[in-house]
Amino acid sequence: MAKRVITYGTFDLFHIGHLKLLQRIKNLGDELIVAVSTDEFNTVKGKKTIIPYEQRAEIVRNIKCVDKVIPENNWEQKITDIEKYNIDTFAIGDDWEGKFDFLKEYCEVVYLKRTEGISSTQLKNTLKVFSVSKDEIIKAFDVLEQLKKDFD
Ligand code: C2G
Repeated sequence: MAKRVITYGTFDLFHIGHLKLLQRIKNLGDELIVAVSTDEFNTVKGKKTIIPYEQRAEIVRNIKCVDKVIPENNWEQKITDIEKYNIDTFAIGDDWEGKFDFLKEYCEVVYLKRTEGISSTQLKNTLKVFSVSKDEIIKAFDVLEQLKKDFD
């Protein structure tokens, strides 16, 4: 009987941290189902995303180790999903350590170490640098010029 694992997430600006997590979760079983948070649910989570749900879901759907993608619409669907898809293991990054222990009644619960040094938030902040306008850069140089004069 194929061992089924499930995980949940936003997966915005898909990056190596997401990929390594999904690969490690897949190694816990035979089939991996990923519930991707919808745009509406991300609002509930207080998470601003750059990439819309359809595209985030399509990217995750095409990751080699992913067998099925379903929408994550709310916090409450996990138990129903575990029963509906005959899930053996729920797994998620350890930034959620302990938060889903209530699922232990229904399946194995595993928290996996996050990949350090990368996150969608960091990527967004890095991208912000590129959106600095020409005027802001000129203004910054003018301030630097003035500071140089003051110190000379
Ligand atoms: N992750 C990781 N390493 C990173 C960044 C993220 O292992 N550097 C993991 C997270 O721990 C999570 C998954 O990748 O397990 C998806 O991360 P997010 O898209 O940030 O998902 P999140 O907002 O935590 O949603 O119901 C659960 C929530 O939907 C989880």
